[in-house]
Amino acid sequence: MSSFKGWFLAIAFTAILAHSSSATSVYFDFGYDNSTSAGSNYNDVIIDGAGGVRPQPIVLANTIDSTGASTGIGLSVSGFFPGGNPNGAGTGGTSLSGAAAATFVASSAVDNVFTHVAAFGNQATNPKGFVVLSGLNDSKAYDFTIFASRVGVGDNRETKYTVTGSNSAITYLNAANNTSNLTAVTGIYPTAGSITINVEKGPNNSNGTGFAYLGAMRMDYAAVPEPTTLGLMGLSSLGLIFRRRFV
Ligand SMILES: [Ca+2]
Ligand SMILES: [Ca+2]
Repeated sequence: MSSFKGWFLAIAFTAILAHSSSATSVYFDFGYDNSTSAGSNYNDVIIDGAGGVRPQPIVLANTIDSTGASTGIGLSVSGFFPGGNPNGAGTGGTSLSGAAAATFVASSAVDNVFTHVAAFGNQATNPKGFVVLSGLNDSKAYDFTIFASRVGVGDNRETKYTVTGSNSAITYLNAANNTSNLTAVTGIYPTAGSITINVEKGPNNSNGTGFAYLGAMRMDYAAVPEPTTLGLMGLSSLGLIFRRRFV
């Protein structure tokens, strides 16, 4: 690569990073009502606890972002077992660590909502859970970072997350004894203002009941720069290159 191209790419990348710094983040804590995260500007999706089992879908009409500001983005959660799992990272002598600790608060990582393929409790099956986001902007790309954890187990509890808008992506995370790993998909565009996340057992999951988990999620998005702004950024970058090389 010529140095000219190298400089151009470096400056363009810097411009993208600068732009990304203005991204909005929306956090979700899926699980119990005894470890809520609203105090950290999360959106709690509580499926059971002291208040009893909540009927699904669980609907949040207007979520908040990480500053506590209303987003106008709605959430509907359905299809999961009607009860949470409180046995995530932070229980059983474990603690949240690494990338997961850097991204999510402990109260969001310790509990989950979950699906199961075989019969469990009083449920024959709940093989697929759905998280539906609404009120999104079809011209914006949305990124998703996901955590799930079930400690104290000896099998594989890989979970498959399929994120679908006008495009789609699939990612996987083994929740078994996970205290640090995240998974993510990026660049999903809504269709008719909506993106759906399906949660189900992954192909490497060896659990006899086929448990799959969703513990915490962050959604990131940024304003789309106007074409004129992009053009100015490009011209500015070129100007910088010429000053660097020829002055
Ligand atoms: Ca929680
Ligand atoms: Ca949680």
